[in-house]
Amino acid sequence: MLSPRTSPTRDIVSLDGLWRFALDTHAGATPWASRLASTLEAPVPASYNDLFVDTEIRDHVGIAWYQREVRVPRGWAGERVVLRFGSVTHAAQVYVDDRLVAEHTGGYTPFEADLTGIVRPGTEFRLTVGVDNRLTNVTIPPGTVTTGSDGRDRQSYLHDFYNYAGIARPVRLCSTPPTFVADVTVVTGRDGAAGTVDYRVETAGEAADATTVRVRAVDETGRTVAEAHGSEGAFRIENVILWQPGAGHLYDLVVELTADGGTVDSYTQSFGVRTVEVRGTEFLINGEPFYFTGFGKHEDTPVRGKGHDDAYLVHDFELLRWTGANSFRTSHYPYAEEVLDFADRHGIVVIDETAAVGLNLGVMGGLTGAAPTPTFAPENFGGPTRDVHARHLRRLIERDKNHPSVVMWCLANEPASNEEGAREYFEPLARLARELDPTRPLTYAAVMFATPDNDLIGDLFDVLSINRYYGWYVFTGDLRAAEQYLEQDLRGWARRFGKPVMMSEYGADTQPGLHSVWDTPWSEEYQSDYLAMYHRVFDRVPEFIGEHVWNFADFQTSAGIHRVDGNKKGVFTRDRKPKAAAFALRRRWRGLDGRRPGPAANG
Ligand code: GCB
Repeated sequence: MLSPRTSPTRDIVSLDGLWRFALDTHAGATPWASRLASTLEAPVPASYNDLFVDTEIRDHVGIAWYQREVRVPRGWAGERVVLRFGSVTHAAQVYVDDRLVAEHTGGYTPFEADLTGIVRPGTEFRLTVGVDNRLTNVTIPPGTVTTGSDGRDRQSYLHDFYNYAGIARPVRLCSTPPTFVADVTVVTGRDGAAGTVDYRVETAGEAADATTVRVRAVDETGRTVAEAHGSEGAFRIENVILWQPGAGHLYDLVVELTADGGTVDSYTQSFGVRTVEVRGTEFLINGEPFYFTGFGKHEDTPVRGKGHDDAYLVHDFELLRWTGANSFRTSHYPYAEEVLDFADRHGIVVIDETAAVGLNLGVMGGLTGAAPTPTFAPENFGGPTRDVHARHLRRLIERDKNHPSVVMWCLANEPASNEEGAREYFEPLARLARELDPTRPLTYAAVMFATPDNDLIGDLFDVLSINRYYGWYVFTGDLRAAEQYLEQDLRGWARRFGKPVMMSEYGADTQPGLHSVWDTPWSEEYQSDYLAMYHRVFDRVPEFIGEHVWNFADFQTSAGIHRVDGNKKGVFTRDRKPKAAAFALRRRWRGLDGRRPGPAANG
């Protein structure tokens, strides 16, 4: 799906701002039919949970309603009018006045409603959006709603972040011509000093068959460096400037649809020329071995929850640069398109993850001592869950395929890859991902219970991403034992699969300001020592290609005795103050201690 962009033929009106807001319990039977009877207003984009001092809202399970009036610009007569949501978490129903115009499930990907012929330029309509936060066995991520003896619904879920809900990303009213560019795909390669570009343009609308497609590649100075004709084709950019980690050089592909000598539609898709490849136990970007340094992140900030925020976007990337991080994983869901655009422009490498987190009933058993429930059994996560997972994967790849920053797809976080049924579940998904995008490697983040001996799916993927908490959940406070087990474990994965191995999570909860001369969990010193221990091991494993600390910043979770106002494994606090570990990472990742991270064999 194309990102919304203005062009000589396209306009955008932002619908961000304050909308009327009410929980369904206070909104009447048909909230879309008239003005919401509520004095509450909620900002868009933002999660609604933390805005009001009201536990009924914070803990709400079900639908919440958002509403506002929208005026269609006068000048849009004869244009196609499209309403576009960056995301609504987790499901949306959208009404224009009394009419249902869209329904969408999946809280982290965009969707559109074509309002052409439904709304009239120059007039106003009432836009009402129902936002449903309920998770089930056939949503991604999954969850369960139970009704207590007090009649109250409660939601539980298997992921370790708060189930924020709302209209979390920008909402826009967009115009396009009735015949329009519907999709653009760009795949790049290299031939000596030249860049090679394959492109494909899909068109739609009344007169699409009568149009011709022309594309131009334009460099950062506005100079046309290559041209081609036809809806599918290839061209070269001589003396190309590559997109590289740390130097996000971009070109624009200006796509024009013409008919009878006139421009019907134009759309500009930015792209970067770079290659990605796994060869042996190396991860190559532009043919050069790449060593990942960085974090698993979250979209999570005080008050706004999972709402997109440009100020935090800029500041987080500043902190990535400051620590010397060259990459991050979009744990545990697709991030806002604005984040990936920024990563493209600033040369930050991204591992792009689906929202498939929590496909693991063994973890709960492990933590509570309950008898394990088989994860991939039909009554839990069977064929219907996999179909939904496949749809999410498709949406992710369709949305993010043109981002040069995205170098790998991560199909799931901590699935029960050691359990019966895992292979049957994941084999078709890996196949689908390769069909949709043959150019990017695939990975999944392996849970602690999946070992080199019992994992059933590692061979389906290109990179082994390992989540481990030796020294935290096991061998708590015993870094010596942790070091031994960690090394054995990583070497085991490398030996069994002969593929590159990276650490996709390692971290320790840390209370800023707590200090200790002992190996005391929760102290700032322990977090630093824990990370240093992992780094010693990483540097001894030749197949090792990268380190993503868990987590960039503290983040909110559901309440529980394992959490103190959220997960505190951040290297930065939730308001982005550095803990001591941030300085230690900075020394390692910026090479300030005289050497670059990574195994000696990687140079
Ligand atoms: C994990 C999960 C992550 C949690 C983390 C933790 O393995 O992938 O979502 O937040 O552990 O801190 O427990």
